[in-house]
Amino acid sequence: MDSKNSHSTQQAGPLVFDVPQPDDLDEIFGIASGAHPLSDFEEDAAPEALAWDLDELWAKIRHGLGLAFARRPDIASIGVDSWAVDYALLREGHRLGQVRHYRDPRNERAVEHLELTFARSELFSRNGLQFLPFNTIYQLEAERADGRLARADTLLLVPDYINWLLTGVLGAERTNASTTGLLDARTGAWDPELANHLGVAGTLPQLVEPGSTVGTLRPELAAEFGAPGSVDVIAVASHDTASAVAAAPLTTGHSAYVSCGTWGLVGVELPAPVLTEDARLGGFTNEIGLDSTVRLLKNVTGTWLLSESIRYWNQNAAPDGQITLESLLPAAAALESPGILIDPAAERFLAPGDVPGRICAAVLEAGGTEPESREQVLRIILESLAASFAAQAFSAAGLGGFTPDAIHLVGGGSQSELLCQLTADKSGVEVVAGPVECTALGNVLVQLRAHGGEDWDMGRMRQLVRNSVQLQYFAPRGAGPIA
Ligand code: LFR
Repeated sequence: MDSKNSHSTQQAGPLVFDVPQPDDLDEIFGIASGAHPLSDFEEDAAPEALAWDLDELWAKIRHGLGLAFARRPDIASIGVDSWAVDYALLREGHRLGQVRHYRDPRNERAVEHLELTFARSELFSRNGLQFLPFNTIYQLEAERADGRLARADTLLLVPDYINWLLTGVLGAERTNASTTGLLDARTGAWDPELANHLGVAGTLPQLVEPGSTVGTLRPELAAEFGAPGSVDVIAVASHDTASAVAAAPLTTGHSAYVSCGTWGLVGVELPAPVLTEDARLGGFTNEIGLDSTVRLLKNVTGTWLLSESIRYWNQNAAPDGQITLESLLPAAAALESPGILIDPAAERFLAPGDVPGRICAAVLEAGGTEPESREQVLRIILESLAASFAAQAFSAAGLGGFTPDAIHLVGGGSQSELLCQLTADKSGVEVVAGPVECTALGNVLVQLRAHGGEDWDMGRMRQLVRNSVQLQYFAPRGAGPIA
């Protein structure tokens, strides 16, 4: 955020944002790497255990902030958002080991242990979350078997941990806290019974609201970045999906959204959680959004299936046989629609590895013929994602008591015209694509609001996004809405 509003252009006409281009962001922050074998860091780690390299991430954040301040010394604040559910454990101001990755197989084993005490249906009625084996509560159940948890005095989700590194102040931002499974869906407070059972009752920091000030950038970091004055760190909607939906330029209160990156988060925005058996059996989650809204949504695998397939093919190819997604997509788009779809949300696609092989197996099991080329695999993924986005958008809206009037596709996946068009075709409603960097916009808008006074409701934030970004519209081709 810059302090003098010079990055947003206040003219006679509508207020417009100077939206950072994806390339700009890459240049500043570089590409953060994903899952590492835990054994890269800890000698006695199980071979299949996965972790994030938070030290590398922190080094990149510092590098990026240095570049950002060099360009704009008038930056007034910083806001941090990230993926959800994963956490750092601290003892006396030091991190204990690495942050485990939510794709770590230990979580699956923990599910049945936790369910000995808390049945899945009871958990849903307490926390309103979709069952996902990587929710923080399952990770903590696995962690209980490890001595590390007993030694910890503080648990911080990833953005809260970065905020602490930046300011020295501890807190638990509410939108991200709502993904842990430890928040009571009715009271919005930490659930003491679950926290006690999981051994984290004394380690959970106080909840803080998005828009509040976490603290001031530590002086030694301000000096490192070349910041001329005091810089605030603002708690934004620190769950990336919460930031993305806050900035999604929804057409009406009855519009559905898909925040499509690694994950496809498909849902609607509601004033209150839906804790019915239908919602639970449908696999829906109630996550807290900006201004106490509820994101009733379903986690469906997103572009992970594409990126992991490409990674797998490249890993197993000669150095001169490396391919990119961009090089294969035109041929995939030109193919006939496949007769068979896969369920992108199936647990078999969660772990890294031979995703194309698992897709072929799923197609054969469904009675289809094995895809013969990489382009066919990609086409099956895109058709399956679109079908799943369309179906889940209608289910979410149905649980909210309406039919969707449009589907907004935001995030990296909105750059694929084929995915947008197929989603429109399969849903029978218009797909509005963009912004690509919706999470970054949601982050910066909450900071803008924190600086700018009272009258920035979400409607006004979304209007600013509409004024600033070139959206693309995809009308459905062919038959009407899905049943
Ligand atoms: C999206 C996301 C999802 C969460 C998954 C894992 O990036 O934050 O909302 O379920 O990542 O944290």
